[in-house]
Amino acid sequence: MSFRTTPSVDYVEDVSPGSGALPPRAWYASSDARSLSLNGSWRFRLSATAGAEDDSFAEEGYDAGNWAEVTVPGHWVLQGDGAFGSPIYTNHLYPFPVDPPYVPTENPTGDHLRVFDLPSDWPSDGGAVLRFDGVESCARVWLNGTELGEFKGSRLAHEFAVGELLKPGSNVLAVRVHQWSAGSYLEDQDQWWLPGIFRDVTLLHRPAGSVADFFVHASYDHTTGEGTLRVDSGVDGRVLVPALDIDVATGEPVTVAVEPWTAETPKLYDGVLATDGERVPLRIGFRTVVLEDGLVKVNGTAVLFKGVNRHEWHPERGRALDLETMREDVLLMKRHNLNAVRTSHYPPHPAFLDLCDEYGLWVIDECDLETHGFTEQDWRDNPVDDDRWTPALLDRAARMVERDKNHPSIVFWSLGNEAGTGRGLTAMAEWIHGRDPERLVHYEGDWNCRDTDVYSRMYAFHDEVEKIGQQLDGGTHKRRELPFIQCEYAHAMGNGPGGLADYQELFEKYDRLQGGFIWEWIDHGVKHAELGYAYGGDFGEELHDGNFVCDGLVFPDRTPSPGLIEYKKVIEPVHIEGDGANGIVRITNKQDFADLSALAFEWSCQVDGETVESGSLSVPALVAGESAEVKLPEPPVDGRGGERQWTVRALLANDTSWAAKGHVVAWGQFAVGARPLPSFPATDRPVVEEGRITLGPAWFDARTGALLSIGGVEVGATPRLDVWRAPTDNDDGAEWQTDTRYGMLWRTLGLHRMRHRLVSVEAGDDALTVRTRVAPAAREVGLDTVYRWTSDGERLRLSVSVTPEGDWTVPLPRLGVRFGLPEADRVEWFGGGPGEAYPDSRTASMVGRWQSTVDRLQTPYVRPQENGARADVRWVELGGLRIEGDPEFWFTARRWTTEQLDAAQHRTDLAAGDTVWVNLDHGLHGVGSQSCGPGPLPQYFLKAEPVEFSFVFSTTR
Ligand code: IPT
Repeated sequence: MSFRTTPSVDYVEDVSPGSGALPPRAWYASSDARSLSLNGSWRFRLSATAGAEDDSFAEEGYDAGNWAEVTVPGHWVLQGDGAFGSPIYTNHLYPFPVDPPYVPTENPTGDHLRVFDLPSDWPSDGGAVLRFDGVESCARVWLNGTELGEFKGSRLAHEFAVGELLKPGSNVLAVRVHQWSAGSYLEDQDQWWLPGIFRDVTLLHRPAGSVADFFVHASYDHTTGEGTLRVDSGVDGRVLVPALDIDVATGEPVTVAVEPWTAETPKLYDGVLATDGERVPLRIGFRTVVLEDGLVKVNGTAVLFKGVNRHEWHPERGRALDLETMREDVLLMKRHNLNAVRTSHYPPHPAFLDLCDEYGLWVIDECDLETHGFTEQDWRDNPVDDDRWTPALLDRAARMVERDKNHPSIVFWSLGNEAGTGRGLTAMAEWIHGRDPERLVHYEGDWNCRDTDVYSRMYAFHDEVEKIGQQLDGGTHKRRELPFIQCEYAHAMGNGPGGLADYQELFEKYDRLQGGFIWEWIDHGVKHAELGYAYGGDFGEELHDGNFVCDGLVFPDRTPSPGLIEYKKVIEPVHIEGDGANGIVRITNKQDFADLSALAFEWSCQVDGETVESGSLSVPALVAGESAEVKLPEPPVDGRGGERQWTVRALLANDTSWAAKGHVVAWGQFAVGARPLPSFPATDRPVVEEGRITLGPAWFDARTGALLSIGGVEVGATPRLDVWRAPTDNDDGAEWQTDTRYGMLWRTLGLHRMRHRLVSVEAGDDALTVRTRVAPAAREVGLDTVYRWTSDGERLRLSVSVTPEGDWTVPLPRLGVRFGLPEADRVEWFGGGPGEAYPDSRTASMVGRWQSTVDRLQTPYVRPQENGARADVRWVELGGLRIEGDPEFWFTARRWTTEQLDAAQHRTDLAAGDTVWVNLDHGLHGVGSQSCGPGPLPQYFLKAEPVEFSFVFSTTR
């Protein structure tokens, strides 16, 4: 065999999908045909350009002894401690000149070499196939010195026939991977650019007469309760489903009574496809997906999607996920009441789809296609509207559909994401509709819905969504007939998203609105020794989009963020509302299919947040959509006149595959009566002596009116008005937003540098009154602020009254007081918890008695920002103080100041000081999701208007 010394690299910039690979087919694991995983340690050599090295490394006998090593599956830029380059993060900008189909000469190229022994008992009959499940972005492959071909389509499987080339004993597999290729123009998803062989490499024996490809058609007729199964196969065989007594030939339909598959009831029947050559296990789910009456219906019922966009991500391994990580995603989704996933923006590892079938999640399987960067040139030269690229687009569509067609969980095929419009997309849709008329086609980029079966949008604001629900949105004739989903909404970047409950209300109100998919599942933070988690720019990229890549419902380590807890509550499958005064609870089954028999209900009654009585509640097994009213027992009498409330919970009655018996699925709380407010007779009078004022248990500085201590607890900085919060990603908003971005305006106005002017300190008969004016430099707006201190001898009450002056055109970030405590760790409170809440993200905040520590009150957003507020706090105890609110307040405590939090770029920038900073807020501005969607709705604005609020301080020591 001879090799050219300067190999041609033309294929890298060729728009074609590649050459030499086998046609796409279903992905499956045979029960008896042999396979050999080629995952593991491979020899690795990195070059700066595509053609830097000749291809002699592919030859047998080549000595790669001095090469480095990488783990396959993996991305080389995440291995070798920086020796193999770094990840690059851009949202939609191509990190190379837009010059299609050309890519830079600087094109990191990784030569991978693996010498493997063919097992001695590897069968000698039949053929063999070498399968690559994912390589970014272009690979050229040789086995034992013979070139097999080259391919693009990073997140799609490619197979090569290798039977003739395999040898007993040692075999040499060589793979050259280029980071950039013509294919990169089709893979402009908002994520890290991560080259490498990042999914499995497997050698599959293909016995004579083995299944080449097969297509399971398993429909369900909800009018008869029967399913019809037909398995089409390239090679004739028999289809066996023992539980259904099915034993038919391939291609032959059979109709029997079955339990249908739904995401709520994921019934799978185990079967076998047996040909002369092998037995293939089948997991069959019977369901029928149709577009009917302008709705997406499964088994005759319209579905409400409570979904999320999932990228594949692991903070150390990037997009090379193991099965346990995939399972963790699915379990977390199920435990948080999600019922749907959009595989943004490429087909996932096939094992993830097996898990969706098994545990029950509706899936939008999305093609590996995005050309978003062309938006910079008004979509000129967009590959999806250029016939030269159409073969590549069709290849990608076919590789997705053929690989994944046997998964009952998939209800939509999605053409891709953010690729504009064009003939190539139409060609893909036509091909998919022809190949699989039993599923629907999704694509968001064409609002006229020329090629799609659903009207899909991203980040539409609430008011527009409502119009769409009311069918007042106009649009093409075709679009008016279609149901609506938000394939992306509620951008979960940093603190937020706010406004989820308001969206859900709309989705539930209008039939046409069939739900949505939160953007997105996980923060793509890269684990980093100095920074905690790195994001865009942390690897010195010349173009990047910062922490826009950290916008998930779970943190990079998959700890649920408050956004996920909120979403779980907002989409709970059972609605529990009550009339506390009359002791009646109304339970509604909000599922689409299942009755309530899987759930047990419990009631409990709390007095001042402490559970005093509880019991089980018998609730009929309501069918989907049904409601019932159930009487609660008599509430316990509380002699002390405390605050009484009911809590009713729906729990799993038995262990399930995704959570244990007792797992809380839904809950509701309602008051028996109103909260009794703290009473406070002002009996003590302030006494002025030697520069100090004494009032009950407290000392003040007579000159400034500053509080110095209460009952021996030193107060580091007197409680004084505070309006600033470290802007969240949603406060800052995205630069392309057309509505007002208050985070920016707040800073321009100077709300982060308010000055406090002391007007007077008056020690009166029953109160110490401190008058101030709080305002930013250079502005005439201000907040007239009066602190009025009184005491009943033991306790101290602070009433703050605030009167805005001037023309306040912006809402305030927060309004309350801030002070410092020298020592505080343990925190106990009666109010909303256990986690953080903000005005438009407080659905999951449960009123009760909670305990935590100052450290655990913090929510570790990857880019530090305002976080950790607890809602509806009646009282809190920390650092030797007890603080009661009139009315309830928002409580926050942290070991750094708001200013330090604001300045921090990574978690590791935050260092605990010796003061615990406490904020007691009367109001907070909503959070919204303006980092890519609407800001807070008007009802969640914290308007600058006259207010008064009080706190009662006492000591606990
Ligand atoms: C939208 C993208 O589809 C998604 O991939 C992600 O980038 C998201 O935004 C923001 O995080 S596109 C945007 C222009 C609405």
